[in-house]
Amino acid sequence: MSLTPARHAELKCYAIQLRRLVVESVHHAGAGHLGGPMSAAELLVALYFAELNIDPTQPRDQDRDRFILSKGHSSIGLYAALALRGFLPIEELATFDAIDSRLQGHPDMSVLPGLDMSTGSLGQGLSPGLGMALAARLKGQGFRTWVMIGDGDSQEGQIWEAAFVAARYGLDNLTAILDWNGLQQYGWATEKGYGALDRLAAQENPLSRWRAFGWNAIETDGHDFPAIFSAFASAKAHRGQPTIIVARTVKGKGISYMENDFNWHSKPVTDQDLKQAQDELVAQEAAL
Ligand SMILES: Cc1ncc(C[n+]2csc(CCOP(=O)(O)OP(=O)(O)O)c2C)c(N)n1
Repeated sequence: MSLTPARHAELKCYAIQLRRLVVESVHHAGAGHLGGPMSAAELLVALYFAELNIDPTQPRDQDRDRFILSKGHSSIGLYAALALRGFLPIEELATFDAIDSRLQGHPDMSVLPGLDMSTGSLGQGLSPGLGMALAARLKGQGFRTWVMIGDGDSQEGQIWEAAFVAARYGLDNLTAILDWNGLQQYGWATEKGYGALDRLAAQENPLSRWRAFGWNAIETDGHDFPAIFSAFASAKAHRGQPTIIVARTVKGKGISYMENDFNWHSKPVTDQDLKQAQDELVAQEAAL
């Protein structure tokens, strides 16, 4: 995909807007996940504004591409992408996490058109993606299924059961994206104290692990649009195996005090936190 400077700037702008909507929604709700949606921002924008064959007016179209957020706790990032793309009013994000809202802390496909799977219990997103990809093959449908997993998410055994089966069926219409931000919910207890930064990563050597499971594995920079699109193109061109895109990302990316700090996995946002985040995002947008 050729990316003109104007289009590149537009996508970067969407990622900044997505981050702003995430931090504002979590501030308003008084609860929610931040680090994971921030690390996934460019990947979500690349999918929802360029890659996925979707139409906000036809959210149940049988031929649409499917997307599953296996790391469902990052729901507010997905809701912000869906809102920016026109699946729901931006103002509805103010209902995030409220009782009876369509925007629950974890995605509920039974209430929100545009969601292809309900998720939240870690490790469960790749299995339905595998089912959708198999169904597409069986029915002769050309849609592609994309599943975003996290490194903590993929500590669950069910991810690897699905990985094994997808490779066995050679599902080249299935692409997983690992948001490889290197952090889970907590640090480890070590001799340096709880949460010390010398702990083991949640997922080590993901490329070789996925290759050992029979997948085509590609590494990319998950915050760089040209690199992301190049990985998407390689995934789509590959035949005979499912592909995993191992996207190197930074947890909390874009907000200085959240970056690489697992304490910002999930935390209320104070008025002061919000102000600083908004100021930083405004400065990033002005610099585009
Ligand atoms: C089965 C299950 N166990 C525990 C949790 C609680 N939990 C929510 S998010 C999370 C960490 C997820 O880490 P990762 O997949 O790396 O997410 P990211 O860093 O991208 O936010 C945990 C343990 C859960 N949602 N489901």
